[in-house]
Amino acid sequence: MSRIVTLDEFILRRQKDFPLAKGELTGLLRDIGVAAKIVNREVNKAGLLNILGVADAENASGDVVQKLDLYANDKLIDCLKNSGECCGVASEENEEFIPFPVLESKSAKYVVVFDPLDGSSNIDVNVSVGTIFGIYRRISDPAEPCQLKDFLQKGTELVAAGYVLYGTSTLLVYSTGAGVNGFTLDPTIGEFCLSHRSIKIPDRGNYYSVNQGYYLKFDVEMRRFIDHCSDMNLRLRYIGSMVSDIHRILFQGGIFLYPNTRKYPQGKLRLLYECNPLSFIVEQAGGKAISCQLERILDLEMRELHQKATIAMGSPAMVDDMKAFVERYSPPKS
Ligand code: P6P
Repeated sequence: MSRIVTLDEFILRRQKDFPLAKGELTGLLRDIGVAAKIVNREVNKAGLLNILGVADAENASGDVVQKLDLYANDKLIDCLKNSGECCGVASEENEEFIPFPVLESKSAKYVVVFDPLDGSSNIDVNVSVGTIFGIYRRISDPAEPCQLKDFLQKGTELVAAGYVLYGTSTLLVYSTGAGVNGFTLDPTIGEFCLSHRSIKIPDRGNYYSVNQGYYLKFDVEMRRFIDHCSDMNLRLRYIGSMVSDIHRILFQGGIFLYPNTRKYPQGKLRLLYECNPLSFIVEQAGGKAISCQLERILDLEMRELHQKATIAMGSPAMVDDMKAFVERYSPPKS
């Protein structure tokens, strides 16, 4: 049996790869790991506590907020506020970003963006949900509280990104730009242990992932590509939890699509704390992530915190196929 490598040990070992690193990012990643364990504890017993159901609130994107969303949000904010390495956060659950008070002469270098519990509409039916996070280096004056511009950075500026999947087991998958690794929580020792080293996405896969219910509301070129996926006998898998759908695609290959519709002309998924962090991971695993207008997701300009984007991501050859269909069947630009 190979030796257990915990998340903490792995992060510390990788820190040695960055001679200029002074441990701030290491500390921040470890704090996110702690928050994930706390959220996991509650997610796994949500059915036993009065934290199921709806919290009678809507978030910045108009989504109905579940109680567990708010719990996860609070725990992530608490862990990051006390880490000393983070000067502020932006969350799906908060309209504005949250600057943290400068701890004793500690000018924190990073800001963190997150969706505390993505796919939370699945909670009440015991379907897997996830946390998505991204870490940026702050660009504002380190002597002052963080500013909006620290968060409105392109995905290419991400220092690290990852997700936690609360499923049949709890996995934390992250990258600092040198490949993607996965850690499974061992509840008997309370540690995330290295379980998926150097994850590489297959060039193609047998799955496509889209909300088929919106088919008639997609643009013609997207409908043609979805027809092609069906003609190729690909299997449709769509969980309604982006983390779960992307996690499957990372390991089995495939393509995930959330195109524009009449209801969501800019797309539904949020660029800052859904599309960018997961696109960073997919690209680091050898995949591709583009908008349905064929722009690389990580290159998209950030204009506002809860900005939406269309997205197609996953196996590189399948994203290339989708690109070819859009180029071939898009109506000529007037
Ligand atoms: P729809 C969950 O609310 C989410 O943000 C993603 O996790 C998921 O992929 C998508 O929305 C599901 O949206 O419109 O298909 O229900």
